[in-house]
Amino acid sequence: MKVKRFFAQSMAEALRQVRDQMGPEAVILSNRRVDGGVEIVTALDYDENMARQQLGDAARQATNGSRLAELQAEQHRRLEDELGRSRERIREVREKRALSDSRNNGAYAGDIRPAADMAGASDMVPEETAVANPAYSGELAQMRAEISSLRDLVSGHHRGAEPEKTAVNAVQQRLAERLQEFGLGHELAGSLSRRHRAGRLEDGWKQSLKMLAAGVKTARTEWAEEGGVYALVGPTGSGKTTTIGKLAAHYVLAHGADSLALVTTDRYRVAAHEQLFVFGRILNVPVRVVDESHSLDDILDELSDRHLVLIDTAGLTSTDKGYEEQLTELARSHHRIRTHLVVSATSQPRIMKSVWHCYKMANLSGCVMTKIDEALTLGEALGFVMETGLPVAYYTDGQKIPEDLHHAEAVPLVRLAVERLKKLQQQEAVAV
Ligand SMILES: Nc1nc2c(ncn2[C@@H]2O[C@H](COP(=O)(O)OP(=O)(O)OP(=O)(O)O)[C@@H](O)[C@H]2O)c(=O)[nH]1
Ligand SMILES: [Mg+2]
Repeated sequence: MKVKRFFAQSMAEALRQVRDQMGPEAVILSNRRVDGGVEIVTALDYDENMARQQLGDAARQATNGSRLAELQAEQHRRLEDELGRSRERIREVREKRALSDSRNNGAYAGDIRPAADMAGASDMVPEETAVANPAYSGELAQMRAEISSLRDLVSGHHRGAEPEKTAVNAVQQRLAERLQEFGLGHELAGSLSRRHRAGRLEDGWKQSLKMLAAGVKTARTEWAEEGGVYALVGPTGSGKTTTIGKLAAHYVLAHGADSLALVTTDRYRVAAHEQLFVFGRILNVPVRVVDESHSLDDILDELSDRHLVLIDTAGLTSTDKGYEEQLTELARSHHRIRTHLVVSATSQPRIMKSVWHCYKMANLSGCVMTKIDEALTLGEALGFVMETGLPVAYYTDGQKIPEDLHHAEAVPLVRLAVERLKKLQQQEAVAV
């Protein structure tokens, strides 16, 4: 990026200078009245991300582009003033030296150009000058380094930093922040953003969403079509029984009640199966309970003529009595049971992960994401399914039976998550 300051008596004249010297692509960073006229600071190849990077802390307060440009113009002015002072100091040192040389030798030092000539290239001090006058060599070398670094700063080329790389890093940083705002964890957001190696923030955002959609697995067919035995496991209150009610109601509405059965393995809690029995009565579907006298396999043998069997389980934690027994009977059954983890989208990512560790032993085939309606952002849930590789069979977004149940598809889910983020940002904007 090339930054240049223009001064003229009128704005029209200043703008003409800008057009003549910088061309039509120049961006005006700031303009202001100064003694005797107007001053304009302009930039060519202006890159907002790089400007933010260079301004550091100050850029954080600049929420819009014009404030950022003003800050950068101010910084440029400060650096140019500093550069002017350094040139002045170097001129003084040289004059002093020339005076002392002429006193000593009675001659003017021919290798030193007059101060006026130094304006543009004051760092080009010939080596022999410093060597011939050791008294000044330290001071001159120090000033030469200082002036050279100031010039780098003014022109935006920090020594050691590659501007293109800096700009890419800044875009990646902002992309990672946006992905975290979306609800993804720090690591996943970082790894997605690092894959964006060139282009604007918006391109990186779209690319990350595509990668996310590609990384979220979903079940190809609906359970009602495929048929078989499906069990729902998961922590208490995650929505297992309600989801079974929704699935059963959908099934009965489409195919009737004859080929469906409900089973519960919850014999651990008082009146635990009441809710399931209510669904059974309303839908006219049989409900069977696994207990000491009826094993899961015996019940499934009896129900082998049913097209679809849905198994509800007790939401137990690893310290509860019956936790291991319940999961083992699912995992060891001689029937093919497709066990799905029911996870609430409102859970903290760490809790989702620990729930997954808890229920892995049941040989999970996939998951059902519940309470999507209550989650502020959905990136947490998407990150969870991406990281665990669990295919999402269904998601639920409310308590209404059967309406609030949906077969999951990756792209609409990611789209839903984007809409949720937008809504959140709008709410936050109104609140400010
Ligand atoms: N907002 C909302 N509430 C839901 C959703 N799914 C379930 N719920 C509610 O969550 C609460 C718990 O649901 P249950 O189905 O009883 O949960 P569970 O997993 O069977 O719980 P346990 O039987 O204790 O293991 C109920 O009040 C449901 O109405 C959903 O998608 N959105
Ligand atoms: Mg339940």
